[in-house]
Amino acid sequence: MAKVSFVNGYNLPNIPWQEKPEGLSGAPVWRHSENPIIDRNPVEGVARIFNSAVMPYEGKFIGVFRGEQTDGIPYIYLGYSDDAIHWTFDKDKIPFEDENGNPFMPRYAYDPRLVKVEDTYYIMWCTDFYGAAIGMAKTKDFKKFVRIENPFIPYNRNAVLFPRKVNGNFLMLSRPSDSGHTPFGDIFLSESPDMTYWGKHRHVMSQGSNWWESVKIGGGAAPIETSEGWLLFYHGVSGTCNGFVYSIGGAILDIDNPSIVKYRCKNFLLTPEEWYEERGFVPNVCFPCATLSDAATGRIAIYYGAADSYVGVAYTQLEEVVQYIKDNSSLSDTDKEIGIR
Ligand code: BMA
Repeated sequence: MAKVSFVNGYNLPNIPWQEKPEGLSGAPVWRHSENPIIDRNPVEGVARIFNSAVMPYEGKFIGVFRGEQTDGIPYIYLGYSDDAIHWTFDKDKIPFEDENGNPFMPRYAYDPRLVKVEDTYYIMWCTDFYGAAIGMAKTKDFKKFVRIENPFIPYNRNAVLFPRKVNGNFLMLSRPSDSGHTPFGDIFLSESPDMTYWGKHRHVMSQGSNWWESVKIGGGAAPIETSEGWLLFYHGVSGTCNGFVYSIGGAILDIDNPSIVKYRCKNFLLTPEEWYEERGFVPNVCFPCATLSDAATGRIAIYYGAADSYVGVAYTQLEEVVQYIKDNSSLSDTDKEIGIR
């Protein structure tokens, strides 16, 4: 096999890392031995932090964290770390403002993703827009956070921006939903020339025929550009007699036309197995929201929410995970389509 490499990748010599455990079976994805990395009650007024996204910043790390307040309402908090494992958090929520500098706080905000495109960091989250929908804001310095137009009408969740424009447009994955717990859901792709007007909507992937992702799927971490295509870690949900189970899946999308799925792993990459994934506010949830990667070594650290209570880190290696996804790929007809009808 030709060597798989990151495209437009960056070197991150201080990426958190642990070697693959001997005898690991199944997918080449393994957990950080000190998981969960964030305990309960991490900051005054916040009971749990989970489903959060991190980024390298000025030689250290920064992140946007879903903090469930002690009144049960989720908001987004900024966090800081020297090593991407030990985090401290601002006590106050991220102070979103409108274009004129006036406070413009969402009624609630959860499952944030953080993606840098060119010189700007974008945060997207699930917001109340007369029902569950996508909220967005931008920052250049992690001090001033300006809201931008909600990209889609309700109901929608799990928006994930691509880290660069493709064919001149911003690209974003999202998962149309209902305003409740959504017993369905496919991933779609939308384009925008200006981050205000979104269109050219395309279907990317439907919930899978494999049982671990048979109820719904949703974008997870920002797609990673590789020589094989966009590597996407997403979540897939299984419906059991005892509720939903969230696992992490992997797919590779076409570079120039990411509504086409080139490979889609029929097996989950990570499924709830450890106590912090199986036990918590919502049991049996592994919910990926971000990755860090190091171009020099191919190392990838996946950040995922666990049981709606904790943050976990899992590791993989670019070449190994791409090979596993390819070796176990199974595509449906709708995966292979451009996705317009
Ligand atoms: C989804 C979202 C996620 C959550 C998951 C499991 O609908 O609300 O934030 O992790 O359910 O509860």
